[in-house]
Amino acid sequence: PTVSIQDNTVEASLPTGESVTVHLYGATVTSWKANGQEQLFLSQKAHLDGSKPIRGGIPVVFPVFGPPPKDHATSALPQHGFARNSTWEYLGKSSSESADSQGDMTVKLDFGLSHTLLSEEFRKAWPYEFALVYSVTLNKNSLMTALEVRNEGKENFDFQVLMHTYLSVEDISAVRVKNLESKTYIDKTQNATSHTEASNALAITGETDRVYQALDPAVPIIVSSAADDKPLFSITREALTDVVVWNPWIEKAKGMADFAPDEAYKNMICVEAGSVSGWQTLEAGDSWEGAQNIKSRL
Ligand code: TA6
Repeated sequence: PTVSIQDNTVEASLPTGESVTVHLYGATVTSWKANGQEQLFLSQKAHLDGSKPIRGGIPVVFPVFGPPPKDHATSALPQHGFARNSTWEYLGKSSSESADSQGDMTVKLDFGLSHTLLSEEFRKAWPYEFALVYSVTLNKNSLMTALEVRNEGKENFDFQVLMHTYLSVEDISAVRVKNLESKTYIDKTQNATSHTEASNALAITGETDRVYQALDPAVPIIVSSAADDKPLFSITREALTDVVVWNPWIEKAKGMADFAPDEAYKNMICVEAGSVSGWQTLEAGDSWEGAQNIKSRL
């Protein structure tokens, strides 16, 4: 594997042609190439200069998902917290022959963010002594992102975490999301009311913003082709029991200045692994880890 470092991005590639690019801003994966093609959606007007969270790829959401609640330790933070709009540091790489028989290579990139690296504004807003280690592991046909959260202070803190993955699809009307049937979800397009998923192949036919809850992490969420039911992506998780399915659709796509072109809602679907229903409490001195593993075009 090779790893190259530009001023604010780290790129790793495998001899078999796969590659991944990570921006130090937000430790945001902005590109994942496999089977010779880009797997992630990145808006043509995504800000890559640190002026605004990157619209696309895999933003890291921590310590709060969505607009922070009132009268809470996270109340003074921006939507989706500070991790995706802070500059992380590159901690290094490790590569290995993976276990599988083909001897396919694996390369892992590690990134860190701690309270000492945080801006004064964010540190004041959320004054806990935390440390995050985010690792991005590239295999021949999969990408894994894992976040370790450490509490290095003397006070417990509550957090939410989510990997806000923008998957690239050719045509949103030709995909289905599977393995959500009979699961409970909060529908944020219907005043956050609770519903039960009736479909075993969810079609996206309008603005969709749903938090599916308490999903067995080992059961893959599959984005499949409507035409032949072939899986395009399969996402398994560790410790992340919620999955958000989001597509802004026409009006919301037009309404986001950094979402371009407007019609690009047809070429993306967010399937986001997280722990966002309620709060994880991390005790002083403890650590927690969560991960997603995305297999592509199997
Ligand atoms: O993950 C879905 C969501 O929470 C939507 O409600 C929408 O707000 C989206 O995230 C994007 O949020 P952002 O702050 O990146 O514009």
